[in-house]
Amino acid sequence: MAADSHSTAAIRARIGTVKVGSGGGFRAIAYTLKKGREAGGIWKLFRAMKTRNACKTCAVGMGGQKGGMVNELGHSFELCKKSLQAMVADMQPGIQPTFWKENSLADLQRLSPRQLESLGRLIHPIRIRQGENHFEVITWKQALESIVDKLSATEPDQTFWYFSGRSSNEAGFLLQLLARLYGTNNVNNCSYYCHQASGVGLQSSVGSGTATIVLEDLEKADTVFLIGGNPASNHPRLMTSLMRVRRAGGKVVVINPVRETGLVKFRIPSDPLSLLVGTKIATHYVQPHIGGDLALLWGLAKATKQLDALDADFLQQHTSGTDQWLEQLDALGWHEIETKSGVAKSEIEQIAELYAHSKRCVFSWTMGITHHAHGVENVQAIANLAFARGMVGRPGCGLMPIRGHSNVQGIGSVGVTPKLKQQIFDALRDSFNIHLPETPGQDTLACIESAAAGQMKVGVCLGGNLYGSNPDSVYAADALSRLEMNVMISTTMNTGHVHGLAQETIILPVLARDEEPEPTTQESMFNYVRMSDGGPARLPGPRSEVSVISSIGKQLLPDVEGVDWEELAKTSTIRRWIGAVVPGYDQIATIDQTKQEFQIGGRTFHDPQFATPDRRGALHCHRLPELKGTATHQLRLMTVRSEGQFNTVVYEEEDLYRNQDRRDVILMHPDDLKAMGLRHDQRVTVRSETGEMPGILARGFESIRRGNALMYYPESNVLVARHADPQSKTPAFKGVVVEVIAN
Ligand SMILES: Nc1nc2c(c(=O)[nH]1)N[C@H]1C(S)=C(S)[C@@H](COP(=O)(O)OP(=O)(O)OC[C@H]3O[C@@H](n4cnc5c(=O)[nH]c(N)nc54)[C@H](O)[C@@H]3O)O[C@H]1N2
Ligand SMILES: Nc1nc2c(c(=O)[nH]1)N[C@H]1C(S)=C(S)[C@@H](COP(=O)(O)OP(=O)(O)OC[C@H]3O[C@@H](n4cnc5c(=O)[nH]c(N)nc54)[C@H](O)[C@@H]3O)O[C@H]1N2
Ligand code: SF4
Ligand SMILES: [Mo]
Repeated sequence: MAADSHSTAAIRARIGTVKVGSGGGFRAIAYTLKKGREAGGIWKLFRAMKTRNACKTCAVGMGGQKGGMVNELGHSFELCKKSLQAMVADMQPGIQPTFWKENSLADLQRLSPRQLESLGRLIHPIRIRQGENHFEVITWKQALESIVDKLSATEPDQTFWYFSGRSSNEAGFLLQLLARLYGTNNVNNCSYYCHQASGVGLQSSVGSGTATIVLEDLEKADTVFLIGGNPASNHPRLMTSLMRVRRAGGKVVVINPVRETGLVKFRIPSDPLSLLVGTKIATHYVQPHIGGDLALLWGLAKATKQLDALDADFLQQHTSGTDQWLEQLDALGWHEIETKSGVAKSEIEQIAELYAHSKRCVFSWTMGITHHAHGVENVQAIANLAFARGMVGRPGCGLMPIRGHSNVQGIGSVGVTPKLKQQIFDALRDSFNIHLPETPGQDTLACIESAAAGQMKVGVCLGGNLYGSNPDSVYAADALSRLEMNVMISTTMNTGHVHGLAQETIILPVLARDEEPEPTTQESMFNYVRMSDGGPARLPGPRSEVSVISSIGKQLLPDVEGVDWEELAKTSTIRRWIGAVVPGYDQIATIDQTKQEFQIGGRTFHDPQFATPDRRGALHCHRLPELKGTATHQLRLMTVRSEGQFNTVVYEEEDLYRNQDRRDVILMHPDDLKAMGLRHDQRVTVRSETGEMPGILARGFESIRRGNALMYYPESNVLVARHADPQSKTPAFKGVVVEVIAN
């Protein structure tokens, strides 16, 4: 795309309005037509979208056996730009061998994430060694032999195994099994940079680490809290459910330092009325400071108590830690709550009043809650607030982390975590005679830090972009480049394939979910397991993830007791194992015959009998953290996504909903701009304790709370420190303190 097509004028000409006043709408439909052309015709794209495969993109989940664009309640034709982007990327032609000869590594390093993805599908294994200028195409045999030789010569604990949440349950289960049989528990997934705080927080509160509700509960709620997320961009189909809540007279309370356009008003493409006039989503919009949620949540609980609206019977019968929690509520002063949250007592009381009248309330949250050094405490405080009025453990009520990648929850369920659940560990031993190591495994950030210290030799990455998603990008590149070998199993190219390269890098091309020769399964954020039929391979060359993993297994560990790699190359065999060892997953064993998609047992709480040892919901006490970055020359920075990107892959420079035409910007309140003596669009250097970015445009942005700033991920990851939440190990991607210096 020519550079000037990114100008504000060009964008306005394209979208035809001066400022986008709502999310979704006709633009989403126009986008579908555009993507249709890129995919070789709208019908070709439509047919691909309608196959019986789970959506590849986000964890709301749709498709599967009901067919694409249909959800578990049977609502169909839910148009979603995100799902189209992923599909079109997979429908590209393959990258030909001559390409790698004609383009040097330096050429590839100059490409943007979007340009890298647009190179096409990976169809050959490729290799590059440090000091070489070009990737070379190698055969599968050469690639697998090199990997197996290297692993055989390496201490297992000097290897790590990173999984993105795009792969199937079957691939996830098999690769973690392989890593452990080989001898290490350094097995982790992108959740450590995402929702791990939700898993740990929920586990500590209700004894189960995922949503306590099903989709239907959300639509039955009379009040929905939406905290620290922007589903209008990132989980578009959830907006349909929020529309239904509103139409039934329900309330939506948004808690977000930024007034996000799509959360104020959204045009649901599948609903004619909404499409035409738009649906108002937020009934209440609270703008705390970045990192102020913990204080705000405690404030809401305190105000609820002061309104005499606690559910005393529920607290007495169904929660533990109640007395200490009540004491802390009383002891906490309003001054502390107001200064640490940035929200006035009167506003907190107003929201508490609304909550006090709710009969069915759902609390949902996303990265604005988890990407903090107190992410787990944030999640516990949400659970506390829900327990306060008995809003967990009944239909239409509960806790809902809005998860990211389409199968990130599934790979966690089937064992892609450093510590395998005891039940899975025991069942593998008892049912399959499998003996696994009990040495401690490292989380994602710990693996990077070990690599930086020279203690890691080999990385194996199933999907994802570990380089691009890391905090402190300079450090991450250095750490990864110290590896002797990094193996990346991918569908398309991304920045992680050309930056921070190990002594030897091998990239293996794999099939996408809808091209798999055998069915695979995925788990949504509502604990709903879908089966994807797979389909014909679009291009010769890529192999299925499961076949690649079982080939490595067969060569690396030919004689492991209880394991027949040929048998485990069949996804039906793997599902039989998963069904036998993973709690709540028994129905998966026969899903390819029954075609019966299912809700995982033991996770949805429609009765206040929780999965904790005493069956009670646990209330937690916290010390409220000081608000960071309060000096006059400082701002609190969040690093976030735009609507036109999917994680480290940026599809569009512009962010329509935030009315931005480019990404090299820092958005701050106009009053902050003025107080710092800056003009709109003045070039500045943004500096944090970790790094700095020169040449950034400082922009006035009315929608953000004063004292706070916004920049786009992944470009801004040079600024993000490696401070992580001690409990979940999730880095504080939203809690960065920065200074802005005029250039
Ligand atoms: N289009 C698109 N969709 C996606 C993705 C994508 O990259 N692009 N990624 C997928 C993945 S893996 C994930 S995890 C999800 C992420 O989905 P989100 O969590 O919605 O994404 P983020 O852009 O990280 O932004 C979080 C929101 O949190 C707010 N926020 C920031 N800091 C705070 C805070 O301290 N408190 C509160 N209350 N709010 C805060 C921001 O203003 C922003 O609206 O989306 C998934 N879907
Ligand atoms: N500063 C900052 N940093 C962040 C965040 C933030 O908000 N701010 N968000 C964090 C979050 S929430 C997350 S989840 C991480 C994202 O972390 P990752 O999951 O590691 O990154 P992605 O960009 O989603 O990875 C995309 C790549 O996956 C590969 N891929 C796609 N489909 C498939 C498939 O079917 N199979 C295989 N094998 N590969 C496939 C493609 O090569 C594609 O380029 O980033 C984190 N980093
Ligand atoms: S909301 Fe998520 S699961 Fe649903 S179609 Fe869009 S990307 Fe796919
Ligand atoms: Mo994520």
